[in-house]
Amino acid sequence: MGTLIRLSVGLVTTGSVAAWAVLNDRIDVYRFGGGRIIQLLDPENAHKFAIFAAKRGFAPRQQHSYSEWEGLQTQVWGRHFANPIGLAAGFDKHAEAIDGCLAMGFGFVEVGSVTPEPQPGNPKPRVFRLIKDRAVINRYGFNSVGLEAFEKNLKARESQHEVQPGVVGVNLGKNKTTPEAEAGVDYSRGAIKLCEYADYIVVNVSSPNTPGLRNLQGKDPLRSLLGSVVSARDSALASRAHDARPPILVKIAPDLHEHNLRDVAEVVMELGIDGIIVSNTTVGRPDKLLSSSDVVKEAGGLSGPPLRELSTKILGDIYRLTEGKVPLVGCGGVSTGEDAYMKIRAGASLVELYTALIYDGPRAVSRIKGELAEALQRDGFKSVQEAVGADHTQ
Ligand SMILES: Cc1cc2nc3c(=O)[nH]c(=O)nc-3n(C[C@H](O)[C@H](O)[C@H](O)COP(=O)(O)O)c2cc1C
Ligand SMILES: *[C@@H]1O[C@H](CO)[C@@H](O)[C@H](O)[C@H]1NC(C)=O
Ligand SMILES: *[C@@H]1O[C@H](CO)[C@@H](O)[C@H](O)[C@H]1NC(C)=O
Ligand SMILES: *[C@H]1O[C@H](CO)[C@@H](O)[C@H](O)[C@H]1NC(C)=O
Repeated sequence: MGTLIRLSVGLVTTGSVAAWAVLNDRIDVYRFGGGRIIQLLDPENAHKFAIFAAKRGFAPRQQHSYSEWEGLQTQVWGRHFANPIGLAAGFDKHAEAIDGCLAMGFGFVEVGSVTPEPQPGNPKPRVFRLIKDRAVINRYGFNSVGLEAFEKNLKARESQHEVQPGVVGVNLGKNKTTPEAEAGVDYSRGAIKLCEYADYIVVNVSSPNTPGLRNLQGKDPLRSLLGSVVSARDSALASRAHDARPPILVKIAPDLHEHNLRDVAEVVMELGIDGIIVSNTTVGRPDKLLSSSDVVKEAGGLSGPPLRELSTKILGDIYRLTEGKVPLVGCGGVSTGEDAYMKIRAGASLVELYTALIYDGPRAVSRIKGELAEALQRDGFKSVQEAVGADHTQ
C-alpha cells in the first residue's frame, strides 16, 4: 500500500474506532472485530491507540462477573498479587495508562522503560509485526518522556479518587548518550526520583555487552552498577523501614552465555538483589520463523512465541544458579495459560507478557488466567506458589 493510502486508512480507522469506542463507553472493541481493525494500523499507531483507549478507560475491562480461582493469588517480596500475570515493560512506557491496564485483569503492571531526560528513540518505522509467527520485532530505542513527565503521571494517578488495585513496577533506562560505563548514574537518578511510587524497581542489564559482562571483564562493573542503585534507593527512602522499600530487580537478555548468567546470579545473590526478570527480547532469529525474510531481517529485539523456549530455558538456568532463593519473573512468548505454567514450573514466581496482547487483545488476560488455573489444578497444585520450580524437584 502506498504511504498516502496507508496514512489515510490509519487516520480514518483511528478516528472512527476511537469515536465509536467513546460513544459506546468501554465497549470491547476487540470482540467486534476491532482487533482486526487495529491491525490495519501500522504497529506503532496501533500501540498509540491501545494506550489512548486504556488511558480513557474504554479499553476492554475484565467482566465484573469474572471469578478467579483463589490459588492464583500469590505473595512475593511480602506483597500481595491478586494473580501472577503481569504486563511487561514497554507497553505503558510513560506511566499514563496504569489503571486501564490493571482493569484488563493483570495482577501487576510494569511501566517504562523511562530514561532520565526525554529522548525520541530511533527513527520510524521501528516496530514490525511478524504475523505468521504472532511475533514482533522492535527497535524503539527507548523513546521516553523522561523522569520529570513520568513522575507527573504517577503523581496524577495518586491524586485520583479511585485507583485500580494492583502492583506497579517501574523499569528504569539510561539515556542513549550516557556511556555504558556510567549507566549506574542514570539508573540511580531514576531510582531516587521514582522509588516512592514504585512497588518494585527494574534495572536493565539486558544486553550481552552489559557492563561487567563484556569480554569476561568480570563482575566488578555489574556489582558497582547494581550497588549504586541499591544505595540510591536506600538514601531516598532512609526514613522507611527496610522491608517497606521497593525491591530491586534486574532484567536480563535471553542471549547471555552460560558464564554471563553465572556472573549475574552471583552478583545478585551477593548484593541481595530481590529478583530477576527473565527475559527481554532476543537479538537472535530462530530458524523456524515463518514470516517473510524482509521483515525477519529487520534489526531489533524479537518477542512473542518464537522467544518462548529460549527464555524459559534461561529462566530454568537462572533458577538453578540462584538455588531457588531469588524470586524470578518469567517473561517471553507467553500467550496461553500452559505457557505461563511452564514458566512457573521452571522457576518463575510471577509471569509477564506483552506481545500476546498485540495479537489477542486484552481478553487474553482472563483467558490465560483461566487456563493457568486449570493446569495447576489438573496437576494437583493448590496454588501458584506450590508449583514454582516444580521442574527442578523431580
Ligand atoms: C514494542 C515493544 C517495546 C518494548 N519496550 C521495552 C522497554 O521499554 N523496556 C523493557 O525492559 N522491555 C521492553 N520490551 C520487552 C518486553 O518487556 C518483554 O521483555 C519482551 O517483549 C518479551 O515478552 P513477550 O514475548 O511477552 O512480548 C518491549 C517489547 C516490545 C514488543
Ligand atoms: C539496556 O542495557 C543495555 C546494556 O547495558 C544498553 O545497551 C541499553 O541501552 C539499555 N537500555 C536502556 C533503556 O537503558
Ligand atoms: C532489550 O533487548 C534489546 C535488543 O533485543 C536491546 O536493544 C535493549 O537495550 C534491551 N533492554 C531493554 C530494557 O529493553
Ligand atoms: C540524557 O540525555 C540527554 C539528552 O540526550 C542529555 O542531555 C543528558 O546528558 C543525558 N544524561 C546523562 C546522565 O548523560
